Amino acid sequence: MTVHIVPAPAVLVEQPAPPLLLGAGTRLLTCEAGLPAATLLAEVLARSTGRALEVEVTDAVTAVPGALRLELDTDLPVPAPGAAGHAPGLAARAEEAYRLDVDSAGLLLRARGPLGLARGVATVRQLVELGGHGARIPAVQVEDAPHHGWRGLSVDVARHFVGPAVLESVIDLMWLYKLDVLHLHLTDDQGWRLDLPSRPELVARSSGSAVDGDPGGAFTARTWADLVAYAADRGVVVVPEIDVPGHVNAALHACGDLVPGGEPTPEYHGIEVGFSQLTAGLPATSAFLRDVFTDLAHLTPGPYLHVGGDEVLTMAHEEYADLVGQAAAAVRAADKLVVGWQEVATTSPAPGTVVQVWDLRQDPAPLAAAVQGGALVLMSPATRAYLDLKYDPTTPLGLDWAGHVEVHDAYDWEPATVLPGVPGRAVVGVEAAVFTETLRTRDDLMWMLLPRLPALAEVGWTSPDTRDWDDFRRRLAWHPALWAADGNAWHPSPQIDWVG
Ligand code: TNX
Repeated sequence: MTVHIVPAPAVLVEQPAPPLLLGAGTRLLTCEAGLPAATLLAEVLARSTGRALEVEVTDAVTAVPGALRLELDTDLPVPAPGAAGHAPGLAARAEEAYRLDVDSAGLLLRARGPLGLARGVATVRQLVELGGHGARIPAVQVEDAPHHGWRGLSVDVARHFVGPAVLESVIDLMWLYKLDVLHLHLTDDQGWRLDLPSRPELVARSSGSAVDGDPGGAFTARTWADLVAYAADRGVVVVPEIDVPGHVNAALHACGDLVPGGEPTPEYHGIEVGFSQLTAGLPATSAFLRDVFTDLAHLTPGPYLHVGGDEVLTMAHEEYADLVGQAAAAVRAADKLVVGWQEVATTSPAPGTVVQVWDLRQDPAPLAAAVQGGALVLMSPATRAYLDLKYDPTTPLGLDWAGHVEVHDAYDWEPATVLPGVPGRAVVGVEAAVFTETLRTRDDLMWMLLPRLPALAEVGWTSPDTRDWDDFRRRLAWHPALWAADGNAWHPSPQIDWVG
């Protein structure tokens, strides 16, 4: 039997012993707090074995021959220290740690809390093997905990809208690879994708379209809450972004009072960036910023809101800093923490602001100064982490403004050591991003995520002391079976010797 877990666990021991066989009588036992993770496990097994397992909730989870047991252990040891940086508001490393012991006598998964159990079940999902005689799980011991705390994926639903069903598939994939933050880019020039109670005109007037005049769409408060809950069940926190003060044509199209002269702008279906902007001197602008971020905070259980702040090419710096400052103040007044794209580093951001680096060509000095002032850094350099960039010149989808990103590019770097002048303790983690100028369908999206998302997931989860490209290639080669089981399209990169 071969074990090929991605991301690689901190400690993995493969026992030369018979596997655990899953049969009609296999029982699944857990305590009350383990119910969400056990339910995930039951779903996973039902999908891969065709057999539904009933979760038995009991106060005393005792050993039963051949059973699967999920237990809480508040003293569970946590393997070796992780990265120095930590994002306040996200789970501590120990909460994501788990230990898994499997042999022919049973499976025992332990964690300090529900989140660690959810991570461990993702490992079990990758271990289940289907053979002629039913499902089995190899005899292993795993001790595991993440290296970086923020392991994100940003999805642009503004350029093209994908609805809850597609995003649930994306969340399933994030869960499988132990990612913990789904950042949704909800607004841009081409569309506004979340209904806000104080500004119904935004969705009413600016959600119907997309790039190339393709159909649009938007979340209602209800479909949004359901998505956020679906993510939470899988250990994924949603960080919503309303991009200001640039990338705002959808707002200017819906609200004429945000435009000098008062005339709403036309819909925009192209893919240029940097041309639209809010105007600090207009009376409506401050109320708009306060209202949209206050509403967004009410709709968001997670600790972070993203204010955008990228690529405003038409504005003097003073006005830019003023508007970013107003957005950040509205976020803080609503008791949330602020994330902004790299450019917000030029605005003397408040301590604790998370600055998301995307373009390594920009002057590093403002970033170093912001970090000196207490800002934190999230690493999404386009040359490594932008999964809307083409794999190579033959890739039919995607952009190439920062070159091409093959699997090896996505894998072979360490977020904490990329930036000169930024100490590792300021780096909270890594986030992949997929912008959707050229991506319309679920298949388009999955084809760009797979196989690069698992590479970035390992950059986030696995210690750089353990990571190894050749070893990763060998493990990843087995994963198309998992993707196929979920109906996901994927790109057969020539850098991997795919199995089968
Ligand atoms: C840069 S990332 C952008 C986006 C584009 C993306 C395409 C960022 C902060 N701005 O507006 O969609 O490149 O790769």
